[in-house]
Amino acid sequence: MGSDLIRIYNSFSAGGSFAEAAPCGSGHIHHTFRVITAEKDKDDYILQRLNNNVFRNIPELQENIERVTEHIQHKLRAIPGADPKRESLTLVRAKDGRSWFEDNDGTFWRMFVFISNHRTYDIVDSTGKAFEGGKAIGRFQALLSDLPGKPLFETIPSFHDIGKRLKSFRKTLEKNTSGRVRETARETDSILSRADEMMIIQKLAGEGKIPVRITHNDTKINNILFDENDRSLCIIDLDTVMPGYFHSDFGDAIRTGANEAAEDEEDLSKIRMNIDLFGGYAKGYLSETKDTLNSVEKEYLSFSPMLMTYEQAMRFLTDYIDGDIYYRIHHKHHNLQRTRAQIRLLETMEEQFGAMKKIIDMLI
Ligand code: ADP
Ligand code: GN1
Ligand code: MG
Repeated sequence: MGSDLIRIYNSFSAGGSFAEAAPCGSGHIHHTFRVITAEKDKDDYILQRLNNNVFRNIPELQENIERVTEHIQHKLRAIPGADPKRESLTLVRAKDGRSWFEDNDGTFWRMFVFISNHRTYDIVDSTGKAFEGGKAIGRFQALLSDLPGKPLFETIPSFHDIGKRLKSFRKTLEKNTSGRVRETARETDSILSRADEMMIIQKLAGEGKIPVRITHNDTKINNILFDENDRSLCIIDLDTVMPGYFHSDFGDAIRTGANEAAEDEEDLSKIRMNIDLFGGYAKGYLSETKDTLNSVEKEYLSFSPMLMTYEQAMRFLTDYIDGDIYYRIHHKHHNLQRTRAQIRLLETMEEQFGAMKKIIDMLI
């Protein structure tokens, strides 16, 4: 891999020479490396081998990212004190001018400028960071609200379409490819018994009460870079930026950033949605979006963490029964462990639904 990485690095118009590379981050989808350059005054880079099983059309995916990053940088340049190179991803083009590189073996690669001195978190431990996370997501949505031109490509069709996800979950149960249906009866029941109530946002959208906007769609906490003072710096992982509902972004941020334990925690007694972290997120998020959200969007903000946690539990369980074909796993039962952790998290949200509602009502 070492010499291959050098060759791939050299296929891009980067600004320094390759010194070393190391795997980076804890994402479940791509293979990400940090490339350190030999020269002290040159940027380092992020080199990613893209998962083209998950993202089927890389040119469309990359066109979205080009448009989104250029638009954000353009807007940041007009804001006094903003630093576009640290507050937005910067793509580095391949030597043929494209924003990706296709290798002889059909693998796809892309490169970003490495944003130095950042911090990332898988678990949030203070309301200050939660506030910053919420604010970053609200600001990101606001920056993209006036993206000109045609709609963005749907890089993964029906990504947060809960109705379609339920349909494909039912198919997965029927096919039982891995033979794991019997051992997951309890988890399956948790999913199917909540199916009707989880359709509400989609139903309201169908009635025109919740608008389609440009959203990030993968706002998990480790997709936000923080600076040395734990101020939110930059939103990354822009692969799923496309038309969607605000609820997906707020809900997924709470799912990952207000959980006291890891997304895949084995000891279920450690898992709990922390209401103070929820409050921090909500305050930060609404400080940026309060004037944009309509009344129905506001009303269902407190429901959205449950929807996104439910969806995630179903997605992990689907993948477990399909035989682990989507998410990178680190051991045999990882997707089941993730499912159980998400179902437990969902239960702790259901217990605190009234408290979440009260906080949102106070803030709007
Ligand atoms: P995945 O889709 O697999 O989650 P990401 O795009 O989120 O991939 O990248 C994985 C990790 O790489 C991030 O969590 C972050 O630590 C790091 N990373 C990605 N882009 C940058 C960047 N431009 N600067 C610094 N670190 C980055
Ligand atoms: C994946 O790429 P990453 O690890 O940030 C997934 C998200 C899930 C998340 C669960 C394209 O996100 O949708 O919510 O794992 N991304 C894709 O941890 O499916
Ligand atoms: Mg990521």
